Amino acid sequence: MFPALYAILDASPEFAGPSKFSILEIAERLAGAGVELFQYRDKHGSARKIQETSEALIDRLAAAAGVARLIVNDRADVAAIVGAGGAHVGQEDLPVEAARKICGGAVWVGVSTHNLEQLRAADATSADYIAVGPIFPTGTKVNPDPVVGLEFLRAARSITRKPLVAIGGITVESASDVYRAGADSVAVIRDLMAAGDPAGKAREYLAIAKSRMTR
Ligand code: TZP
Ligand code: MG
Repeated sequence: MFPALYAILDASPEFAGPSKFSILEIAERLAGAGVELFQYRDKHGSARKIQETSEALIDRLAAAAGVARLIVNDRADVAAIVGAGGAHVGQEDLPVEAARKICGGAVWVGVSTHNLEQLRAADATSADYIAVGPIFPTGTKVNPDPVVGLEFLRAARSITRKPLVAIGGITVESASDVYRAGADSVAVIRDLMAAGDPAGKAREYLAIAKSRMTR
């Protein structure tokens, strides 16, 4: 089953909460809490920094849990070179099939979509999952696309059988509505990274995801 919680580790130190954990510490705590899917997102770092941090995250996650998968945002080349579990591309990054050529078949390629045209196009690719958003307003992304809302998620669910990852402004308070609208997974930056207790927050999400399965 596709992991129900997708923890995005943003390199910007502003997202670390009052406790100011490093992203390596946050990754370790989240993996210890049972999070299986991570993304490293660094919008300003050099290729070298993204490479080095991704390698460090892969090592830390392997030591903490052994099962966690790290997806590298934007950079399929770096994902391939560090042996990451996947690459995530947006509408202005390499197209899915180009990322696939770089990464190969065993590595996940995920793609962001913001409207139905993009969603249909993504559905016709070899993408392993499709991200949709922003579902709610978010202050985390610079120049976010327009908010698409839960309506878009429902429409997306009726179009694709690929795993759907919802992103943008999601919190533990809204997560069950997001799952109910058709998301296989919720991708979260601020609500996890800025939490005083990221592991405790992750366990709350995982409990919500689990209760959705038994209803
Ligand atoms: N793409 C769409 S919204 C978003 C990204 C990367 C930011 C999500 O961050 P948060 O803090 O979970 O709203
Ligand atoms: Mg991108």
